[in-house]
Amino acid sequence: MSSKIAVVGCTGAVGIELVKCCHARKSVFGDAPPDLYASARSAGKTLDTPYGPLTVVEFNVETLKAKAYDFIFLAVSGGFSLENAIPLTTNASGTPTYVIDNSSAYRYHDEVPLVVPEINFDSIAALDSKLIANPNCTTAIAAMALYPIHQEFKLKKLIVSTYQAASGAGEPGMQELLEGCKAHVNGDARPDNKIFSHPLPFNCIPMIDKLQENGYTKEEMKVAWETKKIFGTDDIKVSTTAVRIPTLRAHAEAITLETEKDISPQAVVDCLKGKPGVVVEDDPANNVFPLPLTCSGRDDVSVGRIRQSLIFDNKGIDLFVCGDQLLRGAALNAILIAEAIVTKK
Ligand code: 11C
Repeated sequence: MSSKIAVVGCTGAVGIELVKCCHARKSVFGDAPPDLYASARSAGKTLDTPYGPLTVVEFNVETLKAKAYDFIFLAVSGGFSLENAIPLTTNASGTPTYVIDNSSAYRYHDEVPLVVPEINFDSIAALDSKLIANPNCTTAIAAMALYPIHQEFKLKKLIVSTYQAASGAGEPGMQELLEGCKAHVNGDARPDNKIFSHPLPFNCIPMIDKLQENGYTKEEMKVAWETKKIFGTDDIKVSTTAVRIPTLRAHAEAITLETEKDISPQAVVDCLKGKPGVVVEDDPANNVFPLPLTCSGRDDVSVGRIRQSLIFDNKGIDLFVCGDQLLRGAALNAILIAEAIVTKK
């Protein structure tokens, strides 16, 4: 049986990937394309999609409730989600509508599951919630590598340094990077910046999202808050420095971890082998390691540069993780939540 699906915010970078991910999983969701919704500004536009051209319809809560969707994916602002996500979980037919929200609006609400399906899919049933929060991209990418390690060796501390792509700021961020690079090679050393706080080409910007009272940014705190919620523990200490770099759509992260049990690079390789959604690419002598370029457009998160920590010795590891920000960091994770609901039902 096919699923009735709506994508709200379909014209943004995440919305476009949501449609592609639905199409790639036609065997799960059926052949019918999702219905596409956006603001009045985009209504009536035709989008080229893998299903063929599809017309964008103006979002209206009542229209969506009348259609009784199985899944509604929200790729919209937090404010929009706060207003609309909960009303959308009920529909005119009284059937379940799962609303999977990519914003941070409900991530820290105790009654709303925050889900990476390979890790804590069961939290959806445990909380009996039709609203499901999709995690922050930096967190979701790291979690894929870290959760198997946590299960086997018990994580105590994480020190995370990120190298985040322009796509974290959506399509406008990617455009600003591309245009800025062109301007730069044409002799403009300080191309215009509107999306980022400084020009991104040939630069890196060590501040993503709003500054918090403790001196960390919200992006940095999200990694701590969300890792703990997804892993179901408050016992891991997490400290992050989030940096925007001039890559297009894959986030990379250097992670130093301390574990309770003894750990070694080979034990990490063995632990990650065969885990869904993760590949180990670790042959530095032959220049094989995770790269934003090779991880772009790929579903799996890549892990490499796995070393014994020089600080935590046999209870620590340094590694490098990279994953597509728009896929595992956003659209793919959301689609895999829906896929798990369909296949495990
Ligand atoms: C960035 N990680 O790279 C952010 C974008 O919590 O959903 C995603 C923000 C979020 O700018």
